[in-house]
Amino acid sequence: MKSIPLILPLVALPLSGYAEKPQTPNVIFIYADDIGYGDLSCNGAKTISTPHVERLAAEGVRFTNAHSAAATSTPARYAMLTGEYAWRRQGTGIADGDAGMIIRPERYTLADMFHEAGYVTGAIGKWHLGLGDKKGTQDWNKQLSPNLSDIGFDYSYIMAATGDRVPCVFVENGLVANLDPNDPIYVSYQKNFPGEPTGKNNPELLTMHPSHGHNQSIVNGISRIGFMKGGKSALWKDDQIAEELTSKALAFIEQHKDQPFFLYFATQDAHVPRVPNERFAGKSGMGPRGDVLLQFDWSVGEVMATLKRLGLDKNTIVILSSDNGPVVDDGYKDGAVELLGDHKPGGPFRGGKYSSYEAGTRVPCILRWSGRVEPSVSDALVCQLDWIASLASLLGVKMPTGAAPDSENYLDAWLGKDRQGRPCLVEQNAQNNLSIITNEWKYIEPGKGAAFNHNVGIETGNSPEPQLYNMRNDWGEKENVAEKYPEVVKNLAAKLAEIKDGRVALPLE
Ligand code: NG6
Ligand code: CA
Repeated sequence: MKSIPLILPLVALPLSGYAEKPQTPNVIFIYADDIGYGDLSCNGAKTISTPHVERLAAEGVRFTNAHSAAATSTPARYAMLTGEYAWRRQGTGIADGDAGMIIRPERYTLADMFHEAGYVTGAIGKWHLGLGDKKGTQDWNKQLSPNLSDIGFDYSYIMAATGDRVPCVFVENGLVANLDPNDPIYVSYQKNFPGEPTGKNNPELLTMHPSHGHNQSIVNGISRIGFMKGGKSALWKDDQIAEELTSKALAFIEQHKDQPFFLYFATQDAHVPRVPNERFAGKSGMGPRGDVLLQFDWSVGEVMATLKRLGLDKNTIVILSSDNGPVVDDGYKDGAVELLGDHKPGGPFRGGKYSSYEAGTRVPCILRWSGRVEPSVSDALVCQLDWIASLASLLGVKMPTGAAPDSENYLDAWLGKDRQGRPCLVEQNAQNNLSIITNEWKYIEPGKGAAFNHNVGIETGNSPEPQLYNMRNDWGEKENVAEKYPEVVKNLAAKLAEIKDGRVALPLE
C-alpha cells in the first residue's frame, strides 16, 4: 500500500503539464505614458539607465516592432481595451477630464474577457477614457456611473484623465477618494469658477510654468487644463503619484495572490507635468523628464520584487509597453528640452508622440513569462490591439461575435515563437491621418494638417503627398520612395481602404 504514493508521481510525470497550475497565469500590464522606444536602456539608450526594465527584457521577449494603435493616449487605450481601431469610432480623441465614459457598458472589453476566464480584474493609474454618462454632467461628489465596474473591472483606482487635466484626484471604484463632504468638488471645461486663480491670471502662484496651453486652474502650484474648485483633501500630490499608484498595484497583487488576476497598471510617468519624487529628483541629469523615467523603472522593480516575494514570479505574465511615443516639451517649462543632451527618446525612429512617423506608435514592449517564454529579441510586427484576442486564445475564452473586431490572435508572436506577426497594421496620428505598415513597407496616406507641430517640436507626418518608406533598410523614414514604387503605393492604399471599409464597426454611440 505504501508504495502507491511513490508510483503515482512517476506515472503523472509524462503529463507534467497537468501537474502545474492550469493555464490561468496572472497577467499584469505595466502601461507607461509617453515613454518612447529610445527612453529605455534595454532599447539602446546610453544616456539613461533603467535596470529593472532591462532585467525584464533580459528575461522575456523584447519587441523591436511593437505598436500602440494610435499616437495619443485615448485612442491607443480605447483600441487596446476593446480590440477595435479607435478611428472607426467618433469621440475617441484625446479626452477632457469631464468626458463621459467612452467605452460604454455594453462593449466587450479586455477586462470582460479576463472575467470570463475566472479572473479578478483591476485597473490602477491613468484612465483617460471618461467617467459617468455624459460630458460635463458628472457630480464628482457622488458615485460616478457608469464607471470601470460597468466594463469588467472589479477594482479601480484611477486618475480620471491625465496629470495635466482636472480633476486632480484619484477615483476609487467610481468615487473620488479622500473627499471631504464639507468641501465639495466642482469641475468645468467651459469656464472658471469665480474667484479661483488660474495660470493665466496668476502666474506668480506657479512653481512650474506652462510653455503652451495648461494655463487654467492651479493645483499644487501647477496650472492645468480645465477648471476645478474645492476637494482640497482629495487632491493628489504630484510628487507622490508614482508611489501612490505603485503601492495600490502592489496591494492588489498581494490581495489576489491566491486567485488568477489581471492588473492593468497604467503609470502617470512620463506624462506632463513631470514632478519626480525627491528620491529621483536630479538623479538622471536630464531634469524631471529623465528623473520620472527612473521613477517608472522603480515602479517596475517594485512590481517584480513583489511577484518574487509572493512566489508569483513564474505564474505571472508581465507585459510592459507605452500608450504612445515620446514628447520632450509637452506644455511645461520643465527643462526637458534644455537638458536632453544626446538622448533620443524615440530611438532610431522619426517623429514622436502625435506623429504618423514611427516614433508615434512604435513603443517599447516586453513580455516576460518566466519558465514559459524563452528570452529573445523579436522583430515581429505586433500591436496592442491584439492583446485581447491573443490572450483570449491562451485562456481558452471564446469571445462573443462582434467583440474586439480588429483584434487578431497572434499569441505565438507574443510568446516569441513566431517572428512574423501581423501582415499589416494601421497606425493613427493625432490628426487621425492613417498609415499602413507591413514588414517591408510603410505607406502614409495624404492628409490634412501642418507638417510640423511647433509647440512640441515634432514632425507630424502630415503631407498632401503620399509617402512610402522602406521599413527594412530605412527605419528612420528618411527617404520617401512613393514616386519610385507607384505599384506598392497603389496596393497599400487599396489595402488601407479595404481595412477602413472592410469591417463594419458597431453603430456609433
Ligand atoms: C494635449 C496637451 C498635452 C497632453 C496631450 C494628451 C495642450 C497644449 N497639450 O492637448 O499636454 O496632455 O493633450 O496626452 O493642452 S496623452 O498622452 O494623454 O494623449
Ligand atoms: Ca500618452
